[in-house]
Amino acid sequence: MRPSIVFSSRSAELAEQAAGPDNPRIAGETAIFRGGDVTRTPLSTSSRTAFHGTQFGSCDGVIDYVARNKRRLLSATQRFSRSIDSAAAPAELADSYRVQLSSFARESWIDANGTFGVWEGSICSAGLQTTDVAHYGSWLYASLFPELERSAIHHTRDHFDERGWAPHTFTGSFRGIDAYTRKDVNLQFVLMAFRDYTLWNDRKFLAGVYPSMKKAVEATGAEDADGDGIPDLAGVKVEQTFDDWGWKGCTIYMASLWLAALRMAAHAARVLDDTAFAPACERLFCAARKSAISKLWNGRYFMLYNDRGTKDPGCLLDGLTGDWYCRMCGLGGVLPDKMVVSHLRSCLRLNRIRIDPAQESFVYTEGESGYAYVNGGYADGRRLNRQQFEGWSGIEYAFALHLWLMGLKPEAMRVVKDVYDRKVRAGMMQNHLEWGGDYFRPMVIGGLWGAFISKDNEVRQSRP
Ligand SMILES: [Ca+2]
Repeated sequence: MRPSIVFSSRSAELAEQAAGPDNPRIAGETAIFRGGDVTRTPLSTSSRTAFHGTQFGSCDGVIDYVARNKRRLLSATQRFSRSIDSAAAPAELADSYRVQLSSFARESWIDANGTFGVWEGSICSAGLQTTDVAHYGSWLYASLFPELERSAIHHTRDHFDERGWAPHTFTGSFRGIDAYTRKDVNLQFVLMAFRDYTLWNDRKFLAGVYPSMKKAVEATGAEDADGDGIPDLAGVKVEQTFDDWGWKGCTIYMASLWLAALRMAAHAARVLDDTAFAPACERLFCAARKSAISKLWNGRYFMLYNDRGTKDPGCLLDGLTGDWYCRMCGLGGVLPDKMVVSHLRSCLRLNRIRIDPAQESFVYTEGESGYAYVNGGYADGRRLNRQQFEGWSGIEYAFALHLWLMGLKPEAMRVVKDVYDRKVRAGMMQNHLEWGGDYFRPMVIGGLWGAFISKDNEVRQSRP
């Protein structure tokens, strides 16, 4: 197994400098472990370290292993770090990516059976591998550590309920589940599973997750209350990832997820010779796309929702989340390129705001100032809901990724710099808050990093 924790080359240098004849173990350890973890506590007593307890008797055993393998571990860590340096990325992007790798190390859990998950947010009531947040954060490690993502996505698959619904989060352990009521999680499962198939080019993996992908699509399709081909929301909170902000009827977030899930399900069905399901998904895709455009497009961007004619004109920063997912998987966008670019440009105009320090908010830290790209932009500046005028760095990075994919590269890098500057001013660059610290969602920057270093810099075109 590759070293699962990587810090910057500076950490490794400090470790080397700290090593000496009286303290030979320090070299290498600093690059792998936080100091507070180094005790003689038997590893098997902690769920967080139970996996290591199957390999070592105590932390001393781990330290001895690191000391014996110091040169190899350090060399691999430095090689990985140099690969970030050699990408010639803007400093803000490279640093922001490194920061999320560190958060990933701090929030990663693996049990004695090797079940892997990321804690949603520290010092918080959130749980492990929250599906709607993993939708974003899993982009950091799905290609770096496929064995970890494989464990996580299989664990979610293995805990669907009898209706064909994916769990929301694993509460405090890998056994507890809080709810099966979120409307977006099924679709996010489909997108992640298909993304993994694409990254790994693994037909056997696809065959193993396909029955759950199909159930997820069928169960969510039954939520279409008005027959327009798009699953509806009821206008209550805790239905989707913006869970304090109720949306009603036909919503752009669900529509874009749904279009992506249908396209991916159709593609998977063709790969696996499910000859009836593929054309059914393709027909539904065409109907849903037509409805999304006729109900939500206002000539400049896709509105937040349209509930039987009652419209919310909000411009949602990651409203087109299914579009960038499909483009990242090589399937093209789910909506016309011109509309997608126009939506993103509208976000640049309506959602980029200077933070108001007087505005109480979860996600801004004391001392944070500068520009945020808030979740919901309104031309008249109205404020309807707390989550509307918060800038979640995970959503901001997803927006940057979408800008990058559509060829708006300077704009994408400006988003990264705006977030970076804001966090640095507050001294909180190393710990992004949302619902808890070291939050899972900003790890989506791994997708932006992947797109940045990709040789395929062409805009991933929409299909007709
Ligand atoms: Ca509908």
